[in-house]
Parts: sequence; C-alpha cells; structure tokens
Amino acid sequence: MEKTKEGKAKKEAKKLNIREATICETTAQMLEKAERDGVETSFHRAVDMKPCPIGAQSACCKHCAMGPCRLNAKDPYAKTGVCGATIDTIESRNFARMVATGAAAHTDHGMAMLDLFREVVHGNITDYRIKDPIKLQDVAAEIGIEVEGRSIEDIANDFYSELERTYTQVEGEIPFMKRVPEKTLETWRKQGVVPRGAMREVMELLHRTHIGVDQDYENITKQINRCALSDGWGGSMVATEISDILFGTPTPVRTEVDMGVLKEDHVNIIIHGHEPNLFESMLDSVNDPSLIRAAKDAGAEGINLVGMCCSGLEMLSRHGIPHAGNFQSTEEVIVTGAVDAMGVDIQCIKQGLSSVADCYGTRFFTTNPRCHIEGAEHIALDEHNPRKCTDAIVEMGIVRFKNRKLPVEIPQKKTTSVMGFSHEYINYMLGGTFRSSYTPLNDNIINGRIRGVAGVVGCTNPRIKHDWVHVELVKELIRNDVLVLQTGCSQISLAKAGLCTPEAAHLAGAGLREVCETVGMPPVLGLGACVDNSRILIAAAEMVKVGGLGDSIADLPAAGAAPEWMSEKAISIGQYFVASGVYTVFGVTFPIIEETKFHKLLFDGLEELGFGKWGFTIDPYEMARMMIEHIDKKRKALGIDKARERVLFDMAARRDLEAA
Ligand code: SF4
Ligand code: MSK
Repeated sequence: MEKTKEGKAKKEAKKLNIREATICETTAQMLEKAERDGVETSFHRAVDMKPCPIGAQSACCKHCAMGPCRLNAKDPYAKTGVCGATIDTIESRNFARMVATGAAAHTDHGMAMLDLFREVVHGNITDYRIKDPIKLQDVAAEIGIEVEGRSIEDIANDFYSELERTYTQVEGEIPFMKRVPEKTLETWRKQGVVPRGAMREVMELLHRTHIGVDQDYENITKQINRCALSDGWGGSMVATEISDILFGTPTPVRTEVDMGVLKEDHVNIIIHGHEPNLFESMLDSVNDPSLIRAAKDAGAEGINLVGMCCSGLEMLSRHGIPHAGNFQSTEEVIVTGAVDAMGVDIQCIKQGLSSVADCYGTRFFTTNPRCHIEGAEHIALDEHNPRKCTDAIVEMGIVRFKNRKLPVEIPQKKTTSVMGFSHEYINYMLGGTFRSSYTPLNDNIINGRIRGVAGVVGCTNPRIKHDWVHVELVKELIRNDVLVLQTGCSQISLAKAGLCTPEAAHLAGAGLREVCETVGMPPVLGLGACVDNSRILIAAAEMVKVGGLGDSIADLPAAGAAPEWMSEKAISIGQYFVASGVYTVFGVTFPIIEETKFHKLLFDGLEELGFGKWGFTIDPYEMARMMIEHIDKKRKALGIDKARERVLFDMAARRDLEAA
C-alpha cells in the first residue's frame, strides 16, 4: 500500500504544469483536453524523461565498439576515452555530426527542389512550372550566366547545370560564392573553408569524425565551418531560390495564424513539413470543383486547407494560406478533433503524431520516400502526377469528416499577421520600384533610427516554456530599435503574439517605430521557412555591398538567435551564421562543456579569426542584452555610435542639455 502511494506521489510530481509549459493559449487549451482524453504529447514525455546529463554536455562518445566512453562533465580533462580521445575531440566530433546531419537535411531538400526544377525544364513534369522567370533571369545573371537575348528554357538549362555544382562539385568554389562580400570571402579563403559541393563537405566531415581520423578540435572545426557554409550559401540557398522560381517569390500577405483557423463545418486538411511541392499540389486539389462537391455532399461547407511548421510558412508567404501553429503545437492541433487529414513530408515530423491521430481518427499520411512512420499511411507523392497523392488525401479527409464521431473543440483564437518578406520585397519596400535598394535601411542604421538588425529564428522545444523566449526576446529587441528578421517556427510564435503587423510598430522604440510607420512595415519581418535563413544571408551581403556599414558581414551591427532550438538543422544554421561573421546566441541548452578548449574556440576564438562567434543563455532579457551589446560594439567600430546617441535624446534629455 505504502509503495503504491509512493509511486503515485512520484507520478504526481511529474505532472505537466500546462501554464508553465506554454504561453500559447490554444496549445494550453488542447493540452488540457488531451489530458481529459487520456492522450499523451511531447510536452508530457518531456516532463517524464529527463535529458541525460552526460549527453546534454556532449561528454560521451559511441563512435566505436571500444566504448561507449563517458567522461566526467565536472572534470572533463580527468580522463580520456579508451582510444585516448580527449574531451575536445569528443565534443567537436559530436558537434560536427550535428552540423553534418543538419546540413545534409537542408541540402537534400534543396537537391530535391533542383531535381524537380530540372524535370520541369526538360518538360518531363507538367504539373509545376516556372512561375517567376524574372527571378530566374536575375539570379542566373548574378552567378555569371548570360541572359541577354536568350530564351527562358536556355537560361534555365544553364542555371540547372550551374547550381548542380552546389551539391556535386569535387573541387573549387560553388556558384553562390559570387554573392559573398569580398572581405568575407577573403577570410574564408585564408582559413581554407570556402565550400566545395555539399556532398563532399558532408562526406568529409563524417569521415573525419570516424574513430582514429581527425583528433584535433581546431582542424575539425575548420571542416565544421566548411560544411555549414555549404549548407547556408549552398544547399539551403538553392532550395530557397528554386522554390521562388518554381512557385513564386513571396510578397507580404495578410493572413490568420493559430488554431482558430480550423473550421468545424469544413473538411480540415493540414499539410506539415518542409517541401512546397506537396502543398502546392494540395492547393490545386482543395480547389478542384469535384472534390469541393464531394465535401459538400458529405455535409461540409467546403474544404479548409491549413499549414503548419515550415511548408506552412512557405504557403502562407506565397498564397496567404492560414497557419495553425509551430512545431510544438502539431500534436495539439489534432487534439481539437477537427483535423480530418494531415499530410506530412520531411523534417520535424514528430513520430508521436501517428498515435495522437489514431486517438482522434484523423487520417495521417506520409508522402515522401525519405519519411515513413509506423502507423501512418504512406501515399508517395510522384511529381509526375502529384494530384494522385493529394486528391487521395482529400478524399479520405472527406470520408473522415462524414464519419466524425468524437466531439470537436476548436480554440477560438486566431491572430492577423503580415508575412512573406522576401529579400527582393525588402529591396522594393525600402527603395521603391525605380530605386529598389537597401540604401534606406543602411541610412537608417547609420543615422541611428535603427540600432541594428537581428535574425531571430528556429524551433520551439518542450524543455522550456513554449513561445515565451521568442516573444520576450523579440519584444525587448524592437523596444531597443533593433529590426527583427524571422524565419521558421519562431515567426509563428511572434505572429500568434500579434507582433507581425505594421500596427505592432507601437511596441518598437521611437527610431524603429518612425521607420516602420513611414514604410508601413511591421517591426518583425517574417521571411519564410527555416531553409529560408538564406534570405537573411543575402540581405546581410546586400547591406555590405550597399556600403557605409563596413566591408564584411562581420562588420555589420547585427546578431542572430535561436532561443528555443531543438533540431540539428538549427545547429547547422547557427554555425553557418557564425562562419559568415554573425554573433549567434542559442538558448535551451548548448551541447558543449563550458571552459573546454573547444568551447573557447566556438565562443571566442572564431571571432579572432575573422568569423562570428557563439553565445548562450536561456534568459530572453539577457539574450537581448548580449545581442544589443554586440550591435553597439559594431556601431562603435564603424564610428556610428555617436549618431545613435543624438537620435535617442528624448525631450527631457534635450531640456537638460539646454539648461546646462
Ligand atoms: Fe571511446 Fe574512442 Fe571509441 Fe569514442 S572512439 S567510443 S572515445 S574508444
Ligand atoms: S520546422 S527545424 S522546428 S524551425 Fe522548420 Fe521549426 Fe525548427 Fe523544424
């Protein structure tokens, strides 16, 4: 009896505190419902499963069968692995594998987009087409392809061959190196980290982490940088540019975000993942008159297509499709009981979705050969006939709607937001049609109205209060006149909090508010999916080229953050920003022991070599302080810190000056 009581007490101690787990009201409401329904989610599992303290600090290695070897995180130099590997070797190899996996995910996605582009150009796929030929011409010209007087087909063929090098090139610099500011590229050349094809970089990095190969953390870090750069300026950048060319370059759209976008009287279809081709075809399916008729025949008012996570962001940016939530709400949205079908492709798809879908009778489909999930139905998306897959998902969603048995509870909250700020649109927004450029942005940074620019990106994570760190950090940044650029799940956190509209400018400092009001833009600009962090790199390169803010990306008054990160892709993104010259601060946890040599290299040494550097804190206010301090340091180095002081004077300060 005593034992049972004790067991119960233990269980109660592990109970999820929903109000501490998320600030997202709709997610909280669905967590309460999940508990009433006896359904478990990743929030519950995170409470139940403590992170392994040795793994969290990267103090273990299982790269060979002489191990696994565990070092003492409190005294990391006290012993080595059986092979003699030191803590720095073990940590840097583990970190390298995270970068390699993250880079592989982005680049494999990018290569899939490029495969699709090739087949469209060759006329083998007709369900997709080139929607933005002007962007094709512009980007082709940028990487040295002759465009004058040539047909779109000819340019597209050369463009394909050139971009294929991004993945397969054995030696030499990849095409988008032509976009990198000269001084940044010089640093990379000097340090020997200019990337070759991503396949080669990922392969070499994995090879070097095998037992008995690279056992010098500094040399491993060199290849970590090279591999990450092959992602940011390679695989990811190709994914973004090809997606824009095929599906259209985003321009800002006003749309709604949060679970209130679901409609009880409609067949609700959710697409979640990262590749826009599934979603684009689904858009055609839900607009097919025969499927709409079938939905109405089943008693629905229509079909409601909704996005989640990153492909949701791409469709929001290109077509204004409503968005139901970020990574940490994907199970909870099914708990509404209103989702008739969910189709997923790749990346950040929780395996737990399958059992939650099973509990509510939601039809759950995987569609990509790279991602099958036990318990999910697999309908492969064949790009030669994509409607076969997406029509089938809609048809089965309609059947599920007709047979809905459980009560539906849709949280009645949705927020309006304006997102879809591509690099091209920012250019146009600031400079107008005839003189589109970043000059006004640079001018406003130089005169101090805008203190600097921050990229706040990345995932959400059940180990910390969902959405809270993103929202508090961004509020603090804009209050201090820092313009915020966003991608990935972070931007949904801010959209739900109402910060992605021009009206949110009143939350910004006086200088940033003035700029936002003049241009009519939000203080927080949503640029797209996590793969679209490449848009931030392009913007940074453009700011350097326009002039007045130094010669390299490392000179810019800019910083980055992923305050609630969880994926290896986030680590690769963080590393390619650091390698590009950006101070990048992560939250949640950092998989390296402080005070080790490898830690010192990432958090300090890289900056001395001309790169950026890493930072870490879990506190959003401290994170903002660290980023602003860095921005101010860069302003001082550029000699523009005085301008800012003038702008910041308020009336009281002015009166004081006059009285003096
Ligand atoms: Fe242990 Fe070395 Fe094998 Fe790693 S590579 S498991 S440290 S023996
Ligand atoms: S989906 S990588 S949780 S941003 Fe791009 Fe979101 Fe992070 Fe996945």
